[in-house]
Amino acid sequence: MMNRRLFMGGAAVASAAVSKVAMAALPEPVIQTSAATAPPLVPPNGRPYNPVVTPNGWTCPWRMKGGVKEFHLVAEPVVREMTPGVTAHLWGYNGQSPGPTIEVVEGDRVRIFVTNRLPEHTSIHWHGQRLPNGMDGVTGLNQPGIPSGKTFVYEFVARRPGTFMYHPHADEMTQMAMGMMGFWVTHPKAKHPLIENVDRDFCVLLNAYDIEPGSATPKIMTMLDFNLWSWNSRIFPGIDSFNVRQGDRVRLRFGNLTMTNHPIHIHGHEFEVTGTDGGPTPKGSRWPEVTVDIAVGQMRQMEFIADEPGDWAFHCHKSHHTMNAMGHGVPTMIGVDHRQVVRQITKLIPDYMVMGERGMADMAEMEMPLPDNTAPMMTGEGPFGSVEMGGMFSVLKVRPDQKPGDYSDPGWFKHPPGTVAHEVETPAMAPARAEAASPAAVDVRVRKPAGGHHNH
Ligand SMILES: [Cu+2]
Repeated sequence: MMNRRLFMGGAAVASAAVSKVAMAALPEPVIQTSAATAPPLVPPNGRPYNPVVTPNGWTCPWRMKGGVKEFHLVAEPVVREMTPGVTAHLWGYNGQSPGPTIEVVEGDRVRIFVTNRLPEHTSIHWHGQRLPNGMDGVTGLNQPGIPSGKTFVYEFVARRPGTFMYHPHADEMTQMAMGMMGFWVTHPKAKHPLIENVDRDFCVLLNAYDIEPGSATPKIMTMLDFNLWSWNSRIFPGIDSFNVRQGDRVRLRFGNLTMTNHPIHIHGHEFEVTGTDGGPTPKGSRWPEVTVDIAVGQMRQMEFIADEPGDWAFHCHKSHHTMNAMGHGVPTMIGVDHRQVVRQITKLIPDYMVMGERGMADMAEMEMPLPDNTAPMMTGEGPFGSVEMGGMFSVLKVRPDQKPGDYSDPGWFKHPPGTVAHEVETPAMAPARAEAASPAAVDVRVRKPAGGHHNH
């Protein structure tokens, strides 16, 4: 549940650019410790807009003070449930990683108090925003770091509509590897020629962690070999499904703060990229696609009409990014017949077992003991068995009867009779052979067209 935690401790407002108004009492920080998807935050004041939803996340409430939207972020250690049974000790904002989504309207004057409860200094960079240079948040360049226990204030006008992120620009490698990041959405103040009204609007931050099986704290020195690939610091099956009504115009906003790119792929529909980190894209630059690569530091807005009912897979297309903690050192065993060697080894080690002779799919259902606080490598129960996925994977659920504004899970799709792939009766099939590729057969195929050539 969301709660208001009394703000304790000496909060010294210490930025040089603070106005008299900002020196007044700070807004109480709102804390959210649940990893459930919070319903969209309908704006209680200020200008109206159709609010976004952050799957397994939430949107930061604000207070209006003298026509300024005031937010209070608290940088602090948090405990994040990444999927049921797996918790990570991260750093984040207001009880969570990622921090709450900040949602404002083009032209809003925004004041953000940032209190540092971390053991080292921090800062926040407002990724993609037009703002005064001294508000850009780069420690050492634009401001001193916010020391532990202190509060700084940032203030600027949200000048252009679009999709943005926030993250520290102080000991970045550590602080981002620990989960410090959040989403920012600026809605257009009036109907914009390049921004459609949508029925569903989702925000996903791509992040990645290296947490050794059985432990809970990320290894911050990891550069490439992460083992938990997450959306909003959640891994499948812990990522909520994206539930929409058939015919809805859906907008997906993705931001990438990992160390590699992620080709995001949606089944059953084509989308267009309607916006980038630079703003809405010109209509002439849009083309239909089913996968879009999102590079490090980029944001992309994808839009489509959800007109195909069903449960559609929706995931990063790097196959290692749809798996959970695993040993990448496992050798490939496909096609290796271990029966003889296993018989001999089990004489010495009775529980010995071989992995991957016929592929790795068995791993999804294997009742193998895992260290505490570790997700199975490939998992997730679907209506037909294990989904054999992990990491950056979710399901787009399109239903004719999902009510407007209702983001709750409708359960599994009920397929109309005769629309599911199924086994057919066949005469016993001979195993695949290389007959057609024998030298004689190849000779015949090569000679035939040669005789029929018209030229020469
Ligand atoms: Cu990926």
